[in-house]
Amino acid sequence: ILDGQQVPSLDRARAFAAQKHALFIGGRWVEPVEGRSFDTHDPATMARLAQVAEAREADVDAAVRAARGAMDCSDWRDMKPAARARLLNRLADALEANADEFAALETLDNGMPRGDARYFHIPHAIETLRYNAGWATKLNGETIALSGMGDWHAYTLREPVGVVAQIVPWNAPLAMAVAKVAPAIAAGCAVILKPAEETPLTALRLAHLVAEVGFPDGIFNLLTGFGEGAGAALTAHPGVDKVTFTGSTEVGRLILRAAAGNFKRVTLELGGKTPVIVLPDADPARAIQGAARSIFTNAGQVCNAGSRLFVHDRLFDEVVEGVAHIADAMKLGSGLDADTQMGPVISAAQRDRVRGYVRQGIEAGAALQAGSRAVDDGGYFVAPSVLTGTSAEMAVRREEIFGPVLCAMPFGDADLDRIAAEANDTDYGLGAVLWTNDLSAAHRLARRIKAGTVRVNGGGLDPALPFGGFKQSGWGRENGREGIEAYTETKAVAIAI
Ligand code: TXE
Repeated sequence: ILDGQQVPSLDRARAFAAQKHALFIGGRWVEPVEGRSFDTHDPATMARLAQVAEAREADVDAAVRAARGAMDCSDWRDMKPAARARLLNRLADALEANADEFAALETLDNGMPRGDARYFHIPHAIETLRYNAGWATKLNGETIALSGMGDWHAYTLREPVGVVAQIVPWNAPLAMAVAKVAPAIAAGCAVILKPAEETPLTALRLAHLVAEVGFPDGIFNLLTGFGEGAGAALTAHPGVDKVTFTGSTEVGRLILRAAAGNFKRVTLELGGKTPVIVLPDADPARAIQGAARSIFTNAGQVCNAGSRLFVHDRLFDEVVEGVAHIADAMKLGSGLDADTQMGPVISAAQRDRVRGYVRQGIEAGAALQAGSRAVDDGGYFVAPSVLTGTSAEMAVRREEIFGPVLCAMPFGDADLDRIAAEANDTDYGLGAVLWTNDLSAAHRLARRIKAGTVRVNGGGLDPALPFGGFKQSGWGRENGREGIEAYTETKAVAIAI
């Protein structure tokens, strides 16, 4: 991205950000009914970045009507699955052709290093579109052998669930939006996407591509706005059939209550407190790199960030020193600088919240092994931090911090059940990471850990791999077969012969 490409794509991104942004409803860009707008900010500089339209109840209503109309229109209802697949593939191609600009927009909006955006977030979104395009033609029902009396021919159909409200957060704005939009479209639904108020730009740019590649009007709608306004109105609207949400556990609860009115289908991807377990036989060098990557990527603003590190006594000092060294050596700065390894967190509120947890931990008796350095206060920066000497009751150990803060704990020659019990001592159950070359231990722990994803010696996110949480980390799964089936209703048809 430095080879002469950086300036034009960054310029294009800045020019796009500076445009006047409206709402995308029914295939048209429209002004919000109440005429309101709000500003977004570059988290690396706090400078004003964009002015976007603020959707409220009346706009939500218009978007729901547009989506419902499009769902009921024969253009969409009768469209062959292969044609839906082509739409998604065209969108993937358009995104790929504009990948540099999307990466620059993501960095401006969210603060992440530009390389992370360009070589992980944007390619992941492209792959997710193509993966789900493949499913559009493979959503089959089954014929059913019946056990009761009578002679029937019985089969199931998989039908689109209907109008889906999709509410996404700010930590991986485009990747999360596409993880929701792609399977919904592949299944034949109509969507209303609400990006986070902090990071609307890549979703807005995506809406332009949606229009260019020829989605039927009303199948994809975009409402920028706040949670209490646009988000809450979407989750309560009787014309919405399903809500998919990624965000905080508290808001997940609000959504469940709001959805109860008309029993909307709900998929929730909420918080996490992922354990990283380093067994005594692990390669310490790889475990150190992996543990650091797991908590410091995206400044720790990752739902399955490895925020609790359990290390066998024999390796504890070496691993903690190694991770602390990486933390203290990390180059913090604007995601636009080529040598930046960690960008800012998203907002002043998030910065204060993260720093507050570290302070609270130290006051409660924890020791800071890394993270005491001063950081630039011209942006929302937080020093990557490593704490030891925490206890299981402390807030730093129990609550999702959503920042670059790691708690490291030693364990002795305990049996695997005890290690699993410590790892499971959390309200969350999104992910777990193991570092070991002991195959039996890896399989045993993978079975005992209560989490939606267990990674051994690395491994990442893939559009084919179901992703979601046990316990208070959520409801349902995204990605994979389960991810797309969650956008369908099963209908049984029985015909007497
Ligand atoms: O999340 P919110 P916030 C966690 C993380 C973070 C904390 C707070 O711990 O520190 O949440 O972040 C929309 N009805 N995660 O306040 O509020 C909102 O507009 C409907 C973990 O930013 O949950 C945005 O689009 N929608 C997480 C989205 O919800 C509502 C990612 C997320 O915002 C709403 C983000 C309402 N009443 C934060 N209120 C993860 N699992 O990855 C807000 N929203």
